[in-house]
Amino acid sequence: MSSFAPESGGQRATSSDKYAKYDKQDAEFFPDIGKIAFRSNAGPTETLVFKHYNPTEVVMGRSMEEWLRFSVCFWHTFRGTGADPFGFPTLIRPWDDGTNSMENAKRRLRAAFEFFSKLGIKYWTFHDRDIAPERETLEETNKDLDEITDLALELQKATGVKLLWATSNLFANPRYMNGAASNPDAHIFAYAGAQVKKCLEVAKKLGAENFVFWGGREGYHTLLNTDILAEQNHLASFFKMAAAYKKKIGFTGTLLIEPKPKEPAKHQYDYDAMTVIAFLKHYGLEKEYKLNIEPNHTTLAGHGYEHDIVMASVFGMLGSIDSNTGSPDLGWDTDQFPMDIKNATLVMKTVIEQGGIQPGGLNFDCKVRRESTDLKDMYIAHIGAMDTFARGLKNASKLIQDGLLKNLVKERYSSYTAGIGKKIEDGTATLEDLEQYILEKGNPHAVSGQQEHCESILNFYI
Ligand code: XUL
Ligand code: CO
Repeated sequence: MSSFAPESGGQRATSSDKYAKYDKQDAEFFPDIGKIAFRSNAGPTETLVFKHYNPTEVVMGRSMEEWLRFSVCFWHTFRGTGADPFGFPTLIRPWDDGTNSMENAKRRLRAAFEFFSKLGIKYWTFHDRDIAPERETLEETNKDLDEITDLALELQKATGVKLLWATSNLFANPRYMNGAASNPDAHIFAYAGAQVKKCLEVAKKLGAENFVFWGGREGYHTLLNTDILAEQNHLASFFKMAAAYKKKIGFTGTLLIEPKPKEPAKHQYDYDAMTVIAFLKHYGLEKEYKLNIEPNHTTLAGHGYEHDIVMASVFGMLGSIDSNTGSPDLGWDTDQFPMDIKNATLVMKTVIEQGGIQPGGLNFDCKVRRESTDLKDMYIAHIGAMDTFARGLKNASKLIQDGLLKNLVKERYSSYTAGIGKKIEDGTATLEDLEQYILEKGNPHAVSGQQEHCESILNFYI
């Protein structure tokens, strides 16, 4: 997420008539759009239909819905305004009067649940401050959060939509400008802790299956004023407190850390998957936390699209995915809807290989472009991305079942299954053994890595 606008659209006046119709219990927010259907023979311009995502279709023993576990994020889709550093909001939603009122917050929530239901998406995600306004004191803020989450609970029950994860916004309020848990001021650390305490309680109340920490301001802008070690020690203490409180209140969701190398901080401590895994192991937290990987963050860290998903997965640390994409030709966090079938295939290959992403999911941490101003663009964006991942799932299942790449990799490492290779693998070989082996066998021969052959195999399945 890069544009976060807790209070936006200030130039629009609250006209009671205009918005009051949306306060009614039976108000419809998207009257022109019905439940999105699956029709495999739909034509190319029919972008309000699923052509590939058929929730009940079984792929490798599980339904598409179970493999993909799609989720809508509240912040971009119901709080995004299209404002950017150069221009005012462009995404004017007819129910949103731009104020900080509870009525407005409730309208947004009702609109969101209608949206989830029409799309057939079974999960949602939010930051505490997306769904309820921040007030002058923590007590007042928590009171409003309680009232809004009562409504959220009601809407969850009525629609069957569940909470994939909740998170605390520890980056937008000016108090967090120097960080939250890594802030040089213990008073701010305490505020962040109090906020997370409440958000964990809310997550439990709404039955969240996970809880995310993304530290946009946990990092530095200059090393000249920063005690790097103290800040990381404090961050670790914060994560320990959260894990302890989770257990104390009996919240059973998985705790997840979401890596990102930069933006808004110049350097974020949770740079990429391997940095976070090393941090967790260093502080003995690797049993308490897993990772939420967002590919747009991975590419910002200078890696390939699926790199962090694969790295987290092989170490048993992939908990969930913020399914989006950037524009590598731009180089910042554009949070676009994932529409690239090859990327989706590679992600789903890892998800299938690790036996699924549950209790995580594929959360669309994505925003429509500020030029995509129609209400139907919200649907088209999600439908396009869901179809992309349905195709990725089908492609990956064929690729895995045919086993060509798997066999190729197996063959490539086969020298480790016997003799000296087996001893290396078992950890029993010594440097003397290796010398003896070379003296006996002589020089090794070049073996092709066959990259282009592998790429051609992959293309066959796309
Ligand atoms: C920021 C980002 C966040 C996290 C949750 O780039 O991705 O929206 O997903 O705070
Ligand atoms: Co994200």
